[in-house]
Amino acid sequence: AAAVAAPLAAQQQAPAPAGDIPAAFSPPKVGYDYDKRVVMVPMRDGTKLYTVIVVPKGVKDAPIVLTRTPYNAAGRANRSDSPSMLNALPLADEGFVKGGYIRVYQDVRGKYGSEGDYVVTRPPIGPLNPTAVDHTTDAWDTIDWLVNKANLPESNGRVGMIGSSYEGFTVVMALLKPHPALKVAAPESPMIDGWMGDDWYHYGAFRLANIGWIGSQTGYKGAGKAPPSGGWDDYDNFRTGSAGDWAKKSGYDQLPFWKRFVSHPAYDAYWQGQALDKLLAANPSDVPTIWEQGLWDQEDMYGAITAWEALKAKGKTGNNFLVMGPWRHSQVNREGRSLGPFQWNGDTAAQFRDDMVLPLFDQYLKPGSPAANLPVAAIYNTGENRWDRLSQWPLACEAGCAAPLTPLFLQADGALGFARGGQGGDRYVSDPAKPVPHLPRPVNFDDGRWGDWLVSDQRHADGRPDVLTYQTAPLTQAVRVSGAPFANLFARTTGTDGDFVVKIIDVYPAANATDPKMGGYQLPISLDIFRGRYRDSFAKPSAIPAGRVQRYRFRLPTVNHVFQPGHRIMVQVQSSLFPLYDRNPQTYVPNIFLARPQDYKAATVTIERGGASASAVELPIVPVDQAAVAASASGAR
Ligand code: PG9
Repeated sequence: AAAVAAPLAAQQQAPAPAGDIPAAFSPPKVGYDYDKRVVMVPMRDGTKLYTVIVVPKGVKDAPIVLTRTPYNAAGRANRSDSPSMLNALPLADEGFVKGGYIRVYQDVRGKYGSEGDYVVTRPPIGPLNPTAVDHTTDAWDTIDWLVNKANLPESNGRVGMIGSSYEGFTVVMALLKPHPALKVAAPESPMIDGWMGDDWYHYGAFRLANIGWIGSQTGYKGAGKAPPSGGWDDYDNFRTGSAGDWAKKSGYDQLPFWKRFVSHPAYDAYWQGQALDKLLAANPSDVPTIWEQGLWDQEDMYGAITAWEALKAKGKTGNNFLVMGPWRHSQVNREGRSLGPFQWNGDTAAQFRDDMVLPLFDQYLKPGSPAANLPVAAIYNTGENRWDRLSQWPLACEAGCAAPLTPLFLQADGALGFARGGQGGDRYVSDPAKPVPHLPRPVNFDDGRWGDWLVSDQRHADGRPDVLTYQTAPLTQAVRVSGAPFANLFARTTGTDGDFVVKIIDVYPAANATDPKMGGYQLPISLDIFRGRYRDSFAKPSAIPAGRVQRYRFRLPTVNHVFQPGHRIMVQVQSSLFPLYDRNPQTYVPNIFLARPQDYKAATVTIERGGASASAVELPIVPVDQAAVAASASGAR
């Protein structure tokens, strides 16, 4: 009885156990080589921004690298909970960690841990932003706080900013009025102009691939999810109406950014006022800056090169560097040995981080460091698989380059050559009910192909009746292209609106002994879409006069490629690229987001080949041994 009684008595005295989970569990931070601090840094309007500061243990007079992100600073600063800073921070920070840098990540205003109102890529203070704060002032205030020894005694008072995409956008915003302690910057595939060629549109064609981001990013302060889009095949999910119809079904009428977005379909003052290349050119930065983007950057392939060119045009050449590597979007922060089936000469992303970014940051953030000696432009040569370190870029262009652009004309019977194409034209029926897929179906934006879709084999489109294909004979000698090609189309359509997609493709020899499945591979090296209503003006669209030849001339993404002997140069022309881009109803309506089902009509398109209307692609062809190419000095990794 006693034995029985005691435990019972004990139970009656002690409070019931609260289970196995204590009120708080904080494992001791033993053996950590860094200190992680979270500080709510005050901005000039009193708003406090959630800022993660990772300080190597025992460091003194350390430089600071800052990233301002809409994608959760706490997560960005935490690859793992490791006691080693090298493993705790992202792969892309390894050079900074080894170099004894202090690493700072900050949530932008209104997202995740930061106070304040979130505005998508908040425009600079002015007509588009009537408040007293923007990413320029928030960067300034943050840097001012960080270099104050009372706040961060371990720093040497020198700050660099780095970031990709949206995080690159916040770097560029800081450059509009840089804090004196901001000594160097690395905008990586930054969004510079969301309408012209970055995330939202390309030459006015809306990028459906990003519509989910609007829901996940602006529907929630913290992490969010895109609304469900239906079945697995996004080709079907978005083919039942306009992008506006899908948005309405998904509750986007509740999202202020979407409502603003829909009310500015053309390149009006709303978009022009945010074009960061123009804003930078109006107030060119003296901060040494290394601009980066991927040659197959499927999200922001307009921004870095455009901003770099804008600063170059203002005479900013000494500290304005361009790097374009064989990468997809943001791949510079990951491993860069390959893209799709293509293998490069070592880990090109590590070469960028360790041989280009780090030496430049050391030079300006660690007094006494050697000069980085970066070339004006380091552009990966995707046809000879090596870095070209160039003293001038581009090597061929419309005017002012070592070489002009060379027209390659669309010719009869699908030929492509330097002679004008001869009278006549080639026609196809473009049917919005059966748009040309940008990838073999089923296409789901999250099926894992988004990252490297720009190097996907274009044979899935070649041979379709609504895709025109032109190609040279197999080349007998190498052809090098180094700069930005242009599409120069003359076309008629029975519709009153329409899109034009032009692809420049490297066709591999039919037989490939070392890798048979690469035989005949059609590798796009440059492709883009142009919405025909903007042929005369991006700000003032106009209906296409049905049946009358119109000219569509637009710049294509930059290349640095060599078509090897035995390869062919191919051009494909089509009028949709779906579901990546929304369908053009091909009937002129004021706002395609509001197009009605009956507006979507098939149209017969004729691409003219003859006389004054000789359609062509203008290639930046240069002699393969172009003198401007300095010896490439990269080592394989
Ligand atoms: N490309 C993404 C983005 C940038 C800016 C606005 C919206 C999306 C990104 O990777 O951040």
